[in-house]
Amino acid sequence: MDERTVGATSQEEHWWQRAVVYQIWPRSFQDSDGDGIGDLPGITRRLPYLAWLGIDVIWLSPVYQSPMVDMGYDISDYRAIAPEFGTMTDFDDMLTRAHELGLRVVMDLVVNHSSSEHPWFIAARSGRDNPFHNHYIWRESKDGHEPSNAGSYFGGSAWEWDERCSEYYLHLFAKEQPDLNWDNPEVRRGVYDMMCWWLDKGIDGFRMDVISLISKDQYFVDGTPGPGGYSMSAIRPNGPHVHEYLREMRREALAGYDIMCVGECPGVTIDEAKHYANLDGSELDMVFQFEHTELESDPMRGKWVCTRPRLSELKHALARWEIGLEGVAWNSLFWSNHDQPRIVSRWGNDTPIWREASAKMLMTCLLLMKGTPYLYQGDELGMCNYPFADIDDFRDLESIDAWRMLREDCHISDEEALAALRAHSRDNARTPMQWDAGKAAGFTSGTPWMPIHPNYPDLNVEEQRSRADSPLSYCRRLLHLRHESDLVVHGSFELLDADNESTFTYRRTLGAHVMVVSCNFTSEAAWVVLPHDDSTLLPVLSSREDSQVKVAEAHMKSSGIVLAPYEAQVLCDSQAFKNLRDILDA
Ligand code: TEU
Repeated sequence: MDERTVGATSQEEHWWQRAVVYQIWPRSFQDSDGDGIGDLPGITRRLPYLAWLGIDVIWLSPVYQSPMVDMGYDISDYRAIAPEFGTMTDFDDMLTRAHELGLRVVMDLVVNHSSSEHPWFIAARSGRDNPFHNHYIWRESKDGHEPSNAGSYFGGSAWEWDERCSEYYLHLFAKEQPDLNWDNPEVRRGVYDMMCWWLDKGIDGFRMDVISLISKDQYFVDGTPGPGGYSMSAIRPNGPHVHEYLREMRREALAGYDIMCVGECPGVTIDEAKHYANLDGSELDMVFQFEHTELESDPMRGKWVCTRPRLSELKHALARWEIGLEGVAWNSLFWSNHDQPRIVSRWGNDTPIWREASAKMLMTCLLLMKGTPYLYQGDELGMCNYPFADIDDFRDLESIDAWRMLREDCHISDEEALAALRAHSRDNARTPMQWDAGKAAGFTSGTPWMPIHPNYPDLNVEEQRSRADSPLSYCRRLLHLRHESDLVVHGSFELLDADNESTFTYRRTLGAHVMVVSCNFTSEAAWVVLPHDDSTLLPVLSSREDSQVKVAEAHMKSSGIVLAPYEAQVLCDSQAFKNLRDILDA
């Protein structure tokens, strides 16, 4: 029996539910003109690679005109391309070529804030009477101080004094990123017009930066003080009008286009996500939540700690979302992005002996859960955190501020602060893509803007494409499986080994069909006891076909699975088995 015909879902399937997204961070993907900075013609050149890999959608991090204080997340002209990335013609060529190859392109939309060099802000700060003043959020000083103790995500106060207006303006991120006033209908109209301008060009959707922060409670009361006395809880996400504005955006800007929209939602809860990502399509299609990436968060130091959370915490965080949204809203799945350290260094093992095995195990774990998966550039190879030796090696403003905060506000030694930066700096994700073993890893003919990871001679696309057992080749097979299997796309999710600190095992079920995915997160062999009902399942895939523990042998151990170090195994019922084998062998 064909698995695809069984257990058809009652709801109509959206194309983005079966799709796999690949995030490109343009500055570090591929340079074409030798200036050491990745660009749009470079991306166009590499599109056939993404089509070969089996990607459906590209999420393009910002390429707009920007002073680059926050690497493009500070936009000074939403309808222009930054010169280091190319021209609008280069963009149009990239989009046309992507579409020819069957790839869709989703643009980053950064509208919680603009750059302080955006014409709106330049006008807004020219005086309180300027018609654009109310495009941003201003408050008078309170007894000669900031209006509240709200802290910026990049350190210090979220309020910046403006001499000419004699007022403070709000910036949840850098002071060069003033927050737009979404309560002003003119701001919303301006944003929707700009979105339609891009949609009319033919783009395929938006990834909406910190969209859970756009609506502010206008009272601005103090929150619990953190480092330096500033509070990260003073301005709450999911503000009073956020759902009203997103519904309006859906009606005024998005309706009528066959697109996909994912909202980046720091601080989102499962109940809130049921609104943001409801399958009724009234707001967005899915959200990025961060529970599983923020497990180590500390009240003072934030993410800048060196302890690794327990595996059970990771599993509970992910399972809660899988189960919580079931049938109501849609999940997105990701391990990493341009703000996160590399997943192999975080939850795998980046020593040369385990690097590839752990990369394949982590891919299996993520790609067979329920939701739309997002791969970050280089994850398909198992790229690793960079061996930063010194504070001067870091480029990202967040890391540079964290260094100051950890030493001055938290009184932590240089050594410990450096270790925390090494573990969590966003710069880990931002080293150039490793294409081949040649000069500058094939990224540029010039000097790369950021050093290339020293492991590139062994870890690169060209080498991995030539080998059937590489993470890259394995990733390609998994993507194929994901596309072809209804069980993977629509099956419900259940966590099977909640308290096991070595393995992550879950069951997917669709009608009569069952798949169990079991992943060993350690460098020791592991034994997983399966519930009695699953004891007849057949092993269909192992991420370590090289390993000593043979899949068949494991199956002989009734009601249990033996996993080699960092091995992932997939088992399924006998009917699904044939179908999945056919897919994998194709
Ligand atoms: O990130 C939002 C966000 O919440 C980050 O501050 C995140 O918590 C942090 O980077 C994790 O270390 C988005 C973008 O993805 C990020 O690159 C931007 O700097 C930020 O918004 C401001 O636009």
